[in-house]
Amino acid sequence: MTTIVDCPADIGQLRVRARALRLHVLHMAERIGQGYVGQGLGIADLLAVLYFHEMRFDPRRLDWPERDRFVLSIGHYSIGLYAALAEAGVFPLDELDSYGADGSRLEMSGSEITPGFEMTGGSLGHGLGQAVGMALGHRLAKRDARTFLLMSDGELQEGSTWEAAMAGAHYGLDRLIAFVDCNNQQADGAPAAVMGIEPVHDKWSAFGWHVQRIDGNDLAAIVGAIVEATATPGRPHAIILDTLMGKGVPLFECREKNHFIRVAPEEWALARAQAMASAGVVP
Ligand SMILES: Cc1ncc(C[n+]2csc(CCOP(=O)(O)OP(=O)(O)O)c2C)c(N)n1
Repeated sequence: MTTIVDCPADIGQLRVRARALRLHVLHMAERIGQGYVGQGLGIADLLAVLYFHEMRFDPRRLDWPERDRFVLSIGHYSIGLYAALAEAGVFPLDELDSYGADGSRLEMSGSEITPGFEMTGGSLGHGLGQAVGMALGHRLAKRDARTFLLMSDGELQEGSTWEAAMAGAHYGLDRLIAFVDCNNQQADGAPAAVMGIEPVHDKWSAFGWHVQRIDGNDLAAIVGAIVEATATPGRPHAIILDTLMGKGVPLFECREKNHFIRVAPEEWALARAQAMASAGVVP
């Protein structure tokens, strides 16, 4: 675990943002009665740090070549990124109402038709390869933009991930930071029961990456891990996030299979109240 001595971020402000993202996720899913709610809630802390503290990013200039990139490999986590992009002002909050609807720019599996999306996800296992290519491209173009990637523990079962990991280390892409969301779930249950992925830290390390493993729902730990990664030259960085699916909404945190949650109409009000009360934020 990373120890934070001087955290450069305003954690109170980030907590307010993370709570706003969680409420947006619930709002989107409530309109269709289901969705990848657990993922959106679980990753809200990371997205709050990236979009409201860390990334060099201008919502009015999405094609700015010097911008830091956020690459979402796991298309079905798009609900979380829609929340962050709307909160950041990339598109109006009202547009969240269209999540998952026919003709909407906010599809259940994220794609480049949405402003602010750097890649079309959906087919798992391709994000790391794309992020490696982007990071290499920045270097060749002499840009100091960073590339942040979010991938899942399930994607560690794909061979393409490890080919890309090898390439990232070979080229010494130290402006590439890959977050691995270890939420201990995939569609058919826990990775250990489907195809074991541990020891995750040692695997990345053996592939030549600088590796940290942190509580992925601890805002200060996320900030600190990015500081450490940015200060460590010569190798790409893997930050393994142990997250809780449904984080911030106890009703969903304890669901047994929460890869895709169906919610009864009467449960939404409780879910919202729990998210409002989460993390000790005073409304
Ligand atoms: C290449 C590929 N194989 C299978 C799927 C179907 N699929 C969609 S989500 C998912 C679960 C993957 O687990 P993980 O990525 O860990 O996601 P989480 O359960 O954390 O949402 C699967 C198998 C897919 N989208 N792409």
